[in-house]
Amino acid sequence: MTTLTLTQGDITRESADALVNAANSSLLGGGGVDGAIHRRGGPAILEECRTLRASRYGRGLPTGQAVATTAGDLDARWVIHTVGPVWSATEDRSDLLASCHRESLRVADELGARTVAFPAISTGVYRWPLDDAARIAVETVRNTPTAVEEIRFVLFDDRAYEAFARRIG
Ligand code: AR6
Repeated sequence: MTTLTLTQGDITRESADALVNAANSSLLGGGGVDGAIHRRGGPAILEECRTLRASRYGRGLPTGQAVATTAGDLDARWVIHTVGPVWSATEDRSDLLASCHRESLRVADELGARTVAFPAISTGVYRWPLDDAARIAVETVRNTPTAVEEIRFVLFDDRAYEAFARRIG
């Protein structure tokens, strides 16, 4: 039985088995959630990301996929990095956004994570409209079989919180 919960704030302040990072294909950091995770999590995360780039993901992590590293100094065991799609008005990339959620949960299951915190993937720098991102995120995690016991959406501001709250009901 999986419970969906919502909280407002900074994901790097959360305590969970795994925190999901809204990364980019380079896995080498960026702004938004990604910047915050690397800042607060410390250099161990970047070091493991570099190792992944030198091995399994020489060309970067493809959009819609997910991979785990240590969580460094964060209050978590793992960071699960996933790459959301950039919003496009002319091409439907919803499957890729859904895939980020499915793949993150698949990785969480492989690790044995029981609590997983997600940010609102793609809704910042990648400009995905919040209501639609909330719909895809909530529908996907609801429809993905997983042993994760708590899926927590961590929303940065009121607008994002309310968009997700409307979907969770
Ligand atoms: N905790 C929780 N949510 C946050 C935080 C935080 N500390 N900081 C921002 N948000 P974004 P994306 C919200 O831009 O759209 C990076 O440069 C933010 O308000 O972090 O998937 C990466 O390296 C928004 O609602 O991720 C990529 O290049 C949501 O998190 C690119 O941005 C996602 O915003 C990924 O863009």
